[in-house]
Amino acid sequence: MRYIISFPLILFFISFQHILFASDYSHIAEKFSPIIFQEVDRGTKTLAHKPRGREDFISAVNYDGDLQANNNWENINNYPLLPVIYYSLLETSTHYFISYSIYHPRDWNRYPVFRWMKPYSEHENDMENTQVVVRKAHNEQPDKVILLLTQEHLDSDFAKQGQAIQSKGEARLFTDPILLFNATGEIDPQGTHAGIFVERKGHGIYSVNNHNKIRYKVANKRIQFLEKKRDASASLIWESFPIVQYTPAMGREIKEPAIKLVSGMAQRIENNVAYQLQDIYATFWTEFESGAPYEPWQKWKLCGDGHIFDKTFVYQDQQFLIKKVPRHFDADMSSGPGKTDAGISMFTIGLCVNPAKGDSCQIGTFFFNPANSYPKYFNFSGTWSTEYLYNPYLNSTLNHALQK
Ligand SMILES: [Ca+2]
Ligand SMILES: [Ca+2]
Ligand SMILES: [Ca+2]
Repeated sequence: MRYIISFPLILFFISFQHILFASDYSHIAEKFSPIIFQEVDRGTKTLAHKPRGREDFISAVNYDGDLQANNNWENINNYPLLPVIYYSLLETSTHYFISYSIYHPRDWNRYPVFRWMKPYSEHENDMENTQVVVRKAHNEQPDKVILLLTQEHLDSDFAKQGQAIQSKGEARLFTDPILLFNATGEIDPQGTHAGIFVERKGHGIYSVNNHNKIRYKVANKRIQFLEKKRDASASLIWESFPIVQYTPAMGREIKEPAIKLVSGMAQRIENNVAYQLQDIYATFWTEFESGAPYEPWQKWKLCGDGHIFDKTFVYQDQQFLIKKVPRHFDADMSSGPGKTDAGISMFTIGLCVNPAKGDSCQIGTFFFNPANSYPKYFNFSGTWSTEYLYNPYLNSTLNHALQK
């Protein structure tokens, strides 16, 4: 199966300092792309259900060949799940900010015991996001990943590496540094790829080195055993499941993982399964711009019943006014009681995605305007530019803040 890639031929950007083309940015995005440890289900002996690990494989949003998301739960057994990760890269003179978004057709996080007493969270279409902040080369120091944001459902967690970063107020920082890898998935302190863990079922993302939630063993530079602390448990219970280690394709063909899922088997790790990167701006945003909705009653292209996304939010700060940004994926009732449009879009990345927490966690802040948003929550040592060399969303025709 082929999926749609609609890169602009050339992305013109001219600054006083340099000229970069879209292909250069794709190489930068690949250089700092995450090494993903995807936990996959192997069934359980006690509940006697078959392994559902294939529902934990990463895929493209249009893995079934159409631009309709409300059939993505139903189509999962009819198409290969080819690994695609979506990225968005912004640049200032001092930093890169690169969002990476991970999609699964199903969130199948049901509560097997007493589920009638708890929220039933299963739903069609599931995206969770992660972002790295890279300090660009300076003073003979190479480019370096300094901060890792990982989204687990409604919250974002942070890990840092090699630079003094202090948290302000409610933002949290792990003391455990980011674990770095080379492009083939070997642990490498000089590597440029942050290690992340994606849980099975609900697909929340954690830094691999988040010792509060994850523990692992290493041999020959590779993680050989990996387990996660079970959520919402009165006692500490660690569970291990098969793992697919996804790594950037670097030109390799992408295929569905070949790992065998057998009920009750010991942990297996399938290393170095290639994923391909797709640019969020070129794939989605240019389509939105071509539809150019402005008034709230006008439809976004790709958004609404029968399309990819549904429901929107307003993104506004001192530099932005985008009246309609896709917030969820379009879904229908076949994916769980009461669940229709669900999943969190790539555009929501912020301190958290829980509106109940108020203005301090406005969604979208780190996706659209990280250079101005991170300093609200963190103090960074060294120089920090708030002027973008590249931010296509700032200059988008959909940003009405610049058109007053
Ligand atoms: Ca579809
Ligand atoms: Ca459906
Ligand atoms: Ca809908």
